[in-house]
Amino acid sequence: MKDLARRFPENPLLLPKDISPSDPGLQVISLLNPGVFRFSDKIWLLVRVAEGIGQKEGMINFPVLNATGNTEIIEVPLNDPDLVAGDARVINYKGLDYLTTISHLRLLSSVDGINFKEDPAYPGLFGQGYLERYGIEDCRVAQLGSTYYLTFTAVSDSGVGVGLKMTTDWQHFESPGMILPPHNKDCAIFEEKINGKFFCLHRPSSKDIGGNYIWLAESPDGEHWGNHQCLIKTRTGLWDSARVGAGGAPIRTERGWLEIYHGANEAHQYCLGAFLMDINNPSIVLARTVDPIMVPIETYELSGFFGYVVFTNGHIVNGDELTIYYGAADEFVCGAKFSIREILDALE
Ligand code: MAN
Repeated sequence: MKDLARRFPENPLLLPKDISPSDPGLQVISLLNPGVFRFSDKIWLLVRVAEGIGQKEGMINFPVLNATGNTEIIEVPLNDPDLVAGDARVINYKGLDYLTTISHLRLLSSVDGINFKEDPAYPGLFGQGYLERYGIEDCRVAQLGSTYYLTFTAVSDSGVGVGLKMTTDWQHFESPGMILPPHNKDCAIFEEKINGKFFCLHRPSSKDIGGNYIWLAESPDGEHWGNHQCLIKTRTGLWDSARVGAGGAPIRTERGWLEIYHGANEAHQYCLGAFLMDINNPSIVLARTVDPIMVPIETYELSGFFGYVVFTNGHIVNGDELTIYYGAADEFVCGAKFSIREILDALE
C-alpha cells in the first residue's frame, strides 16, 4: 500500500486549544474536516468545531440547540438502562440518537497556508432552526464566478441532510435551506457548469437494499437537484468496504474530473482514495484507485477523539500540486501535499 501524501511537518496545524469556545459554558472537544477556499488573496478554512461540556464522574452529557437557538445540555447517569453508549461520536438514549458534541463552522485565514487565524470581521456559522438542532458539520466550498456555495451536513432528531448557503463576501449569506433530505451528506458541487448545468456528488444512505454510495446529481440553479445516478460503491474486502463519500470539489485535469474521496471499512477506519470522471459527462467513471492514496499513519491520525481517521473535504490546487486540508483522528486539522500526476498514475 503506497501512501502518496506529503504531510506538512507543522502538523497538526490546529488543535482544539487554538480555538476559543463559542460560549463560556462549553469546551472545544475537537476540530474537524474543514472546507477550503481562496478569498481576498488568502487561503481560508471553514473548520468544524465540535463542542461539549467536560464529563462528570458517572454521568454522560450531550448538547442540543433548543427552540430559541441556545445550547441546552442533557445529562444522563452512565448506568441508566435506557442509555446505549459505545461510540465516542453518537449515543442512543430512550430509543433516540444524539451526538456527543455539537458542531458549528469557524472561518480562519492564512497567507502561507500553514498559520491560520480568526478575524472578528468574519464570525462563525451556527445551526439554525429545527433541522440543525444537533449542529452543522463538514462543509464543502465550491466557487463559481464570484459566488461561493457552501454545502454542509445539517444534523437533528429529524435526520442528517445537506444544507446550502451562498455568499460572495463571507459576511452575508443566503440559504435555500436543506437541498438534499435525510439521509444524505458529503455533498461536493463541481466548480464549473457542464453543458449549462450544475453538478454535485452526494452520499445518500440506504438502510436496507443499497448502501453508503457516492451519487451524482444535476441542477439548473445549484438549489434544485435531479437526475440522480449512483457512481461509486463500497468494495467488499477492501479499505472502502463500508462507506464511501466525496471529498472537496472535483478537480479539472487533462484526463477528466478527479475526485478525492474517503472510504471506511467495518471497523470505521477512514482512508482516502481517488476516482476519475469524464470531463463532459461526469456520470461516466473512467478509473478508480484500488489502494488508498492516504492512510492514517501518524500518531495524530491514529489517536484522538476518534482514531484511525484521515478525512478531507477541501483543497487548494496549484498546477500539479494539490494541498489537501484534512481532519485527523476527528480532533486535529492537518495539511498534506500530493502530486496530481501521481494520483492520476495510481488510478486503475
Ligand atoms: C463521519 C462524519 C465525519 C467524521 C467521520 C469519522 O463520516 O461524522 O465528520 O470525520 O465519520 O468519524
